[in-house]
Amino acid sequence: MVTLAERFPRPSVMGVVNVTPDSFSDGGVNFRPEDAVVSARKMLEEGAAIVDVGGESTRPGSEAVSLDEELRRVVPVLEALQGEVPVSIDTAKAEVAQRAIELGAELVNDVTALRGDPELAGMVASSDAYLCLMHMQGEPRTMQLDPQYDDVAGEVAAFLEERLGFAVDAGIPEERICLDPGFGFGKTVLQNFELLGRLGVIVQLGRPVLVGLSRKRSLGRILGDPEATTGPLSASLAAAIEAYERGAAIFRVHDVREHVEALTVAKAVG
Ligand code: HH2
Repeated sequence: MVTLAERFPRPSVMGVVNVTPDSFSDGGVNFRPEDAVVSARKMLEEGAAIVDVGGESTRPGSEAVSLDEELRRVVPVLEALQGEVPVSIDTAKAEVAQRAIELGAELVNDVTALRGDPELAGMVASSDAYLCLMHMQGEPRTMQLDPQYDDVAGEVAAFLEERLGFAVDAGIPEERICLDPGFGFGKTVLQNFELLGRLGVIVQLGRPVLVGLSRKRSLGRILGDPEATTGPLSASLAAAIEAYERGAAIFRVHDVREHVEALTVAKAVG
């Protein structure tokens, strides 16, 4: 078995391809399958280790999409990329994950950490797929209304440790799993920055850590716009490097070339 750490050596870049009309970060640019496929190929050329294909937006306030709609969005993209571009599937639905794995997806990126669909754990266990478990407080529709923590890093770490145990008990080998603190998922600006500063607490759990900081609204807000819904590339790069310095391994980003270049420099220094 190739472990996740071997397959995605630190730092590895995961390109984001949202096959959605309403993602916060790339507002429908890849909603047409043809466009999503072109973007994914370009990300591979620019140095992405894998491309994360998703058919459901999880931005703050978003509504869930049906199984049929999610399949309709992602399947043509997965079919076109099969055997050419390494793919991760961003879904909480076992049937979407199953179809994606049949079409060659290597990793299941579940923002609910196996709490959304009771069938997903068994489905992943019966496959060879890697798995990302992400922390979220609440659910996308309401998660930004009033997130509360006594100790954000400690609570996120405890949650991820519990979900890792759940996944392993369900038969998914630990060596195939990475953990993600879930920046922006039920966290205020200050909570996100505290969590980034204390990312070492998550890294200490012993699994590779994936971070999704790219274009997140906290980056726009720390720059002074209290209404920002996205953050700029410059701030995304700074956040990625701060995460790398604290041990993050995989970087889920929209601007692949720039992150590959910045992380190559950070690695050379480190
Ligand atoms: N962030 C988003 C979606 N999926 N998965 C992981 N593991 N970590 C993240 O931080 C993460 C994620 C949200 O970003 P994006 O896909 O750009 O937007 P949307 O959810 O609006 O499609």
